[in-house]
Amino acid sequence: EAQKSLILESSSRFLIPQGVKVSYGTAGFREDASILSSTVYRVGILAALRSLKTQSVIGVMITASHNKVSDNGVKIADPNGGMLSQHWEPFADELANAPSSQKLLQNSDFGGSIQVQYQQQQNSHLSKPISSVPSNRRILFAACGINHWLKFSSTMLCWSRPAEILLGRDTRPSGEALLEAARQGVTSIVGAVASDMGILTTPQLHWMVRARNKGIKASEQDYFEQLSNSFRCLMDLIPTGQSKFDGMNDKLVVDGANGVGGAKLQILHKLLNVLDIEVRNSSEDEGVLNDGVGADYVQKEKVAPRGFGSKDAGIRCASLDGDADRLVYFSVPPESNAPIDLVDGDKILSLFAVFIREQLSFLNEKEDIKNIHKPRLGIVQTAYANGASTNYLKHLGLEVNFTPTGVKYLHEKAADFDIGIYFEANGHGTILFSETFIEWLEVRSNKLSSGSKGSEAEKAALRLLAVSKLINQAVGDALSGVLLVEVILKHMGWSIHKWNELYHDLPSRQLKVKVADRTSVVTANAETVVVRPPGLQDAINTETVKYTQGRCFVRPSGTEDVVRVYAEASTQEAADTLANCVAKLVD
Ligand code: 16G
Ligand code: ZN
Repeated sequence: EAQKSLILESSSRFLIPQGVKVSYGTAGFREDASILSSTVYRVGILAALRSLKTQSVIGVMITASHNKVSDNGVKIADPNGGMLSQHWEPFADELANAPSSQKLLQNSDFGGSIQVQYQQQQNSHLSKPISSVPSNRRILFAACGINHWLKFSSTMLCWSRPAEILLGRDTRPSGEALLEAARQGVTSIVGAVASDMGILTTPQLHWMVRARNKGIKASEQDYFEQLSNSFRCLMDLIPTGQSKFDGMNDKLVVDGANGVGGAKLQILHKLLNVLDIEVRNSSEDEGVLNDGVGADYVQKEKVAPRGFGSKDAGIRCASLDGDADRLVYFSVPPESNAPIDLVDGDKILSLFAVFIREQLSFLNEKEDIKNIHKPRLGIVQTAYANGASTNYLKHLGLEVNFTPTGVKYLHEKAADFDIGIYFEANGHGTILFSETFIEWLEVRSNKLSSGSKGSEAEKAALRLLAVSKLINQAVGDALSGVLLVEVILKHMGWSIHKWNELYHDLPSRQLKVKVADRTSVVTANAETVVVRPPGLQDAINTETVKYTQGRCFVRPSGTEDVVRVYAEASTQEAADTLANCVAKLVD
């Protein structure tokens, strides 16, 4: 009864606007902020249920990343800090779209259908349900006018701890009210606790959820300390003679997209006190969020963000997106109007791969590792990775895997390895370390700190351990990404130019085609082959073979109502022509 009236009361404040249908896509729900409050409220409910089901802390992040400032969005972070489990996405859709009429509320018969009743346990502040529900019984949300049943097994209701949700938001003006909607959704489940973690980057919130569930310290300060400590550790392990940067300019200038990342980077910067970093576009005072600024803009348009120009020629520059989970580097040419040199996610991946591979080779020189454990390094890319990057990585002798677009797929694949490095060309990516490999490294580095001399192998183990703490294990994180790039460049003694010369990108072109129904295009093999409509792939093949180093694929977007076309070839003109021809085939 308490549950019933709680949901009843709070849901009436968040009625679904007429004619709005939302869908939990690759990046959660994302819409114009003005229509989102009922969606965010319901995501709060779902997050609380997810927390009960998993008996873990769950995160809710309110952000629309690189989208325009009037948009907003919401996504759920699972217990391990990753994306919401895919098999719960349909629940999110159903719950968010279930009608909410007051009439329905009154007519609903929810007698006994929500069997969430609590009793105070002896000697415990925790509540426990009195009755257990038959297996696979559906919990009726009629109580909140949400005409919906969610499937839960009886085990879900046999929890011993109440739901606990961490809420975070980016700097969007609509964020505060939406966070309140999420909070009300969470607390409409009896016993559920919502903690407002304030304005955060998306990766910070994911990091906190992961840390909480691992039982380690999880405040924002802890995040900053972990990043800065592991960064310092890597700096201390730079081979002597290399620590001075070879280029004239050791300065890094970062475009913060007028979002949350700039201010957070300033905090890290102060804590570090060793890097020369200037942050531009770091708040609303300097301009509009994502408007002519940010990693998405720089990577897609291949131009310098607002506030950068030929005065910055030769300087190492980087750009974050609006919620700081993407990172690209670039340098500005001396002549205005010349294109920038873009150092995208593929090249960040390559830099990381070179460094990790070097450390593993130091380790592998030792006999004992050969006998005990040969760590497996795996690379994960999507079809958008420039073909030149894939060739480069394969030439290094690395195993390269492909998944469909979307962080959840890349992350899942990367977790198969002792060290899995994944990046999308757009700048989202990270490095995952397996638990067993980390334990092995810890044993090794303890030996070192307890007095042994510090062979190359032992230093390599310490470096890898520091990387595993610096780089976000939950999701791609532009802040930890910047720090890792900076320290690796120093380790190698490389300028951005030297880095950019690892390989030369093949010219490419991306187009989007508006179609009546994007779901009519179905792909396979990590989106590289069209299986429906029949005949389309053959037609694409016939076009593609006409071009030297030609490669082309089409896929339905997960975030926009379009089909995307990607083409690559030996010249820009050829890539453009190929993309245009294939776009016509799709139309
Ligand atoms: C989302 C994805 C991103 C992907 C992009 C593709 C997450 C957290 N984000 O932003 O990884 O690159 O969608 O968009 O998974 P598209 O499907 O419209 O091309
Ligand atoms: Zn983002």
